[in-house]
Amino acid sequence: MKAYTMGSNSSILLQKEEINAIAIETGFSPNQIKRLYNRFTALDKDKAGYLTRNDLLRIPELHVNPLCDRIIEVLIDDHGKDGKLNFRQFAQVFSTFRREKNENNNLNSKENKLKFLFGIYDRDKDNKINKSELLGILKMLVGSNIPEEQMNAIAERTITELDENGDLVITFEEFCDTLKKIDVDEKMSMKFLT
Ligand SMILES: [Ca+2]
Repeated sequence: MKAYTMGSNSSILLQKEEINAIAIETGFSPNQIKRLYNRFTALDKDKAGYLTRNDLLRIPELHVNPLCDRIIEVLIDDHGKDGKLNFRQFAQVFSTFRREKNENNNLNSKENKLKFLFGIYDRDKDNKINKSELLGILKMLVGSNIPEEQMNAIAERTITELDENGDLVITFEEFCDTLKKIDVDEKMSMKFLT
């Protein structure tokens, strides 16, 4: 059994069998998985074998994103377990952002990309974005530069515009309709492996 040790003092080995299994489910090539594993172990400073919120904060692409905290919450809570994200979960969630079609499953389908995006808003997971969830995101995006009242008006107007059935929340379907015209594959593909 051949094992790849990725850092000179890495205590976690990635077995060839595991690489193959991850390659099949994620569509990443074995070489891409090894590179992803390098990034994983570099983030996993204390060699715990999993990433915590603090580890994920070290990803520069995330660090500069105003929704960083929320994205990490989605990564850890929705894709990891007990506040931890192991390598397999890490590879799965990042494969969502691959552009090439996955032959084996729909991990990186457009719908799954949109689900990830929707999950950033819908934190109570009722499959609807309500006004307070939208307001939470707006505040992260614009900080405290805009008065509460104005922010409130923006949230209300956005919901009215996107809501098609008059229930004053944005369903996943309405969310997808809005983003239909956007090339999600282009916008949400991360150059994480370069
Ligand atoms: Ca919700």
